[in-house]
Order: sequence, then structure tokens, then C-alpha cells
Amino acid sequence: AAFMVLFLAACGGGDTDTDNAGDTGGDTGEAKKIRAGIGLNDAHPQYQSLLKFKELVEERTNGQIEVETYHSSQLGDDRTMTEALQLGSQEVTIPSTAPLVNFVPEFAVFDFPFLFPSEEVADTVLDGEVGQKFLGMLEDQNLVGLAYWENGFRDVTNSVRPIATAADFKGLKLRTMENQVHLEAFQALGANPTPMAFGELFTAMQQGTVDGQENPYATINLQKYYEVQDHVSNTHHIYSPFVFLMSKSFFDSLTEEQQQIVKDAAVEAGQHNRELNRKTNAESLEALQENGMTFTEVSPEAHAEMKELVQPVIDKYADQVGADLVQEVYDAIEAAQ
Ligand code: KDG
Repeated sequence: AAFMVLFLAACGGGDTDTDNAGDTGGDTGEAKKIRAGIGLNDAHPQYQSLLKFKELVEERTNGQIEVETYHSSQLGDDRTMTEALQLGSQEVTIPSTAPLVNFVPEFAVFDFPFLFPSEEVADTVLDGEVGQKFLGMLEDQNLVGLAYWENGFRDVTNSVRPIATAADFKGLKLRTMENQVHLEAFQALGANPTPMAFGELFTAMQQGTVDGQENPYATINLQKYYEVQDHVSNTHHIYSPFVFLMSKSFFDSLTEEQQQIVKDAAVEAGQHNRELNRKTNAESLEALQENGMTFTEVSPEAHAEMKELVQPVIDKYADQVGADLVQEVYDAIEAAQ
């Protein structure tokens, strides 16, 4: 019932508002509103998990905090939404860590190709001391990192040729996220990459501005990229974390109890997100083939060659991140295995 009242209130149902005020505790003060936006569409596990966050927060605050959810870049892309959080004109977004490097350069370590060997190791490292240290770095940027969610291992698709080895990248126009490590890594593989916001990607592939892109299987399937792409390979070149971000000025305006509620809800909805995401990713490769894409397996030897080609890019950015911090991440990965 509380949900309905909020929904009606959000739709401008002024009359129903007062009728049901008692249900939400709405007469004890004005509800605070969280506008939460993401780039992926409403079929994606990220959005489904954002709905879980909404449910937990509205229930636990008895409607004192209302969550409005937006998908498909309705409020902007990862970068512009993060800027809106800094300005206080939006409260929540859940970007990939890659575009966050434009705000906190140290996050670039998570863009090192082939860094995490598995999702489980990523969970341990990100939820552990090192991962939390990176979240702490967001504060200076007027951002609060409440939890890591999962985007997942990324795989390349394109409409020119199947990719089995590094040589197959030659000359391919690939869209990358807005991140220098990704850009240079694909250049090192021989591709011709272009950074672009997620919301522009489908049209860019449709119009042939780019030949391909890279994203987890779930995204490729749920965003219907198979309509404009022919080939998919298990390049698994990068594990992409999401960060659940809140505007710091908004977070600071909450009571301590409310801060704890939003933090717990972000973590719990994040657990749900990881489970759902893994299940969806596992099911999506088959779905992609049913939807007409050819699947090409990258051999361990071909993976090793790709790794060798991108190593100079990793070395270059290890300097930027700082050798000690990079070592901390490597040690945590080692310890988690
Ligand atoms: O909602 C998340 C998206 O905005 C984005 O992070 C998805 O991986 C992504 C990409 O390729 O931009």
C-alpha cells in the first residue's frame, strides 16, 4: 500500500496523497526523494536490483525516503549522471568503474585487462579492505560509494568477422567506455577504438559508425545488440564492477539512521544484483546464438597473446595509479584465490 501511495504521489495525485497520509507516516515530515538513474534498460539485472533497493529503502524508512528509478540513460550517461550527483541535482547512479577514472584516476587499476580471474575473487577484493579504500577516495569528489555491484566480464561483438585471435582485431572500429586504459588496450590489440557514451551505442552500431563493442553477454542480449551485430567471442578481457554512488550532499542531509538504511539497502540489493547478474550472464550466451549470432571461442593461447599485447598499457597506467596501490590490489587478488 505504501508503494501505491508513493506512486500516486509521484504521479501528482494530490488528493489521494492526503487521504492516505497515515499509511506512509507522511504527516511526520516531508519525504526525501532519491532520483536514481542508470544507462542499462529495465530488463537488465541492474535495473531489477535497483527496484530491490527502492523496495528496501521505502519499506525501512516507512516512506520517509522515496526512490524514483530511471533506466536507459533517461537521466544521462554514467559520466553526466556522476556530475549531476556532484552538483546535487541527482542523488544516485550506478556507473561502471571505468568512467569514474575521470573523477578518481586510481580506479584505473580495475581497467587492467585480465586483472580478476573470477567473479568470486572480485567479490572478495572489492568487499574487502582494498575495495573499500577505493570507495573512500570518492569523498573528495563529493561522492559517496555505498557498495560495489556487478557489471561483469566483458566480451567483444562485431559485425565484420569472428574474433578468435588478437590478429582478428585489426582495424575494427570498436566503441569503448570513456576510459583511457580501455582505449589504449584496444589500440594495442590493433583495433581502432572510439570512446562513446552507452546511450549512443546502439545507433552507432546500426549506422555503422562503429563495427562493434564489448559488454557482458547479459547486456548484449537484453539491449538487443544481436539485431545489429553478427559475432560474439568469449574475450572476457575485463571484469567490470559497478559502483553504487550517492551524492555526498544528499547523504549528509540524511539522519544517521537513514544513512545506515541506504547503505545496508545498497549492499543487500547488490548481493541480489550479483546473483541475478551471474544467472542472466550464464543464460545469455545461448540466447545470443538463438538470436542469430555466431559464437567464437578464444583459446587459452590466444588469450595469452592478447595479455602480452596489452601489458605495456598496464605498465604505463600502473605508474599513474601508483606502484604501491597496484601492488595492494595484486596482493589482495592473490590472497583471495
Ligand atoms: O547502467 C550502466 C551503464 O550506464 C554502463 O555502465 C554500461 O558497461 C556499460 C557501458 O558499456 O557503458
